[in-house]
Amino acid sequence: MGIDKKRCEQDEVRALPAEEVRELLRDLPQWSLKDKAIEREFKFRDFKEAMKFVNRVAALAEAEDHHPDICISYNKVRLTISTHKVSGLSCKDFVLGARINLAAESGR
Ligand code: H2B
Repeated sequence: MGIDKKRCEQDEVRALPAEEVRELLRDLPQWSLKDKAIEREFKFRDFKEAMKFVNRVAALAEAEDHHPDICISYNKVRLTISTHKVSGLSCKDFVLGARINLAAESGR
């Protein structure tokens, strides 16, 4: 697992170079690079299921103090994550992405 939460917390938040972004994306194949962010779309049975997921993501985001942009379209949820302070990607984005993956797997 290339995403090491401990290391991420110890490091000062820094913009990751393209090479590191590529490596980390290998651990999160469900996410794709969009501009200077990572993005994943989830599809659910209906709006209610989509909102249940969004609420789990919201709790996770608060716990991590890192918050995805959330776009809800009936049964689809698109999440976009970047680090504002560095105007790009830091390892915080990948830690949150990995946690969201786990939440998506356990909640269906
Ligand atoms: N979420 C995301 N996605 N990117 C950030 O840079 C960010 C955040 N910054 N949540 C956080 C809050 C920052 O404003 C606080 C002070 O830690």
